[in-house]
This record gives sequence, C-alpha cells and structure tokens, in this order.
Amino acid sequence: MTTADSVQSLIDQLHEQAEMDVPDEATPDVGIVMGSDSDLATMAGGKGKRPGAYAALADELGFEEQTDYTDAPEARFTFETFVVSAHRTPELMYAYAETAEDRGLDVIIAGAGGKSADLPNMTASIAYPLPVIGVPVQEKSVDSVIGMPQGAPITAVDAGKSFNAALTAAQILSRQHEEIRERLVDYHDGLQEGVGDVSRDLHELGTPGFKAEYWDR
Ligand code: C2R
Repeated sequence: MTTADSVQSLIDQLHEQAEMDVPDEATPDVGIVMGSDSDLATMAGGKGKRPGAYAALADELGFEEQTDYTDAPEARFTFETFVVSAHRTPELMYAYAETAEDRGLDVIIAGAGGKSADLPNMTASIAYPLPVIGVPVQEKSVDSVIGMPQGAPITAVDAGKSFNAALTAAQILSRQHEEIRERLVDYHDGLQEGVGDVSRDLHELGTPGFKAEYWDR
C-alpha cells in the first residue's frame, strides 16, 4: 500500500516535531484524534449535538486549541485535533501514537464510530504508557473500543460522551497541575449550582409554571 502525499507530509511533520526540543509548557497537553471529520459533531459538540470534548476543554476548563506545534497559544493548557484512521491511514495512526509522548502530549482522546472502531484501541496499544481515553462515537462502536485483552489498557466513556472524556483527561493532568484541579472543582460547583437552581424553580414554579418559564422562552 502506498501512502498519499498529504498523509506522508503529516507523518513526516509528527516525526520532526518529536525530534524538537520544545519545553513542556509549549506543547499540547491533550491530543484529540477522530476516525473521520464526520465524527466532529460528536467529538467537539455543536450541529444539534450535545457539547463535546472541545466544549469541555475550551469553554469550561480554559484550554486553548493549538493549531501550530511551533507557535503555542497564550493559554498554559492546550489541546490539538487531528483526523487519523486505523483503517484508512494506518501509518498516520502509528506515527501519531508513536510520537505522542515525545511530542509532549500527556493524554490522548481518541474517538471513532461504526462497528470496527479500532482507532482508540490501536492508538492505546501503540502510545502505551501514555493514557488513551476512547470515545465510541456510536452505540455500536462501544464493544470494539473497550474490548481490550489483559495487559493492553484503554479508558473509555459511554457512546458519544466526548465531554466526559475531556473531563477525564483533565483529571489526569490535574494530578500534576493544581490549576487544572481548581478548574475541575469550579466546573463541578457550577454543575451542582445549576441542578440546585433548576430544582428550586421546578418546585416553586410548579410543573406548568416551570414548563412555561424554561420551555417556552
Ligand atoms: P466516514 O463518515 O468518513 O465514512 O466515517 C469514523 O470514526 C466514522 O464514525 C464513518 C465512520 O468510520 C469511522 N472510522 C473508524 C476508523 N476510521 C474511520 N472507526 C478506525 O480506524 O477505527
């Protein structure tokens, strides 16, 4: 099998970056990969989908997306995003997973759909010991994402829950970075606050009043 030029140039770039001596603060902390750009609505959120990993990292936890490896954004904590497929571009998957640690990543979030969602589990095996969090993009992808043999670990979330994958990635990073720990606690406080407010409103407005207030506005 030959490798397309566009894929080969990405592979070359990943290897070049792995050779660079970039300080940890300037490299992406989280790598997000997905099997196809058709997974983007699930992995990032939007387009009628619930919020995804992008929303959790960028909107809730103050991460910035790094789009140029050699030009880090201002935010201290960053993530990068690629389309990588085990089945369509196996060499690119191998290169991404193999170089991840040397490129300064601390955790990978890998999402894929369909019944042969092998990108997350293969990435986990190649990137080991770097932790990989798998996101089954569809219900039918769950078994192929989580079904790993003993000794070949992957952490995974439920189908479509890339938002939670991002929180898990941040939890891993928070063991080294107190700032992320604080952001996670703030996020959780806000979540609780929201439930408390809704509960009080439902109780005090009554069901018809609540529907009028929340559903019709
Ligand atoms: P297209 O929409 O590009 O046809 O992709 C993708 O994650 C997507 O959900 C359809 C679905 O195929 C999945 N795909 C995988 C892999 N590569 C692509 N599961 C893989 O290598 O695991």
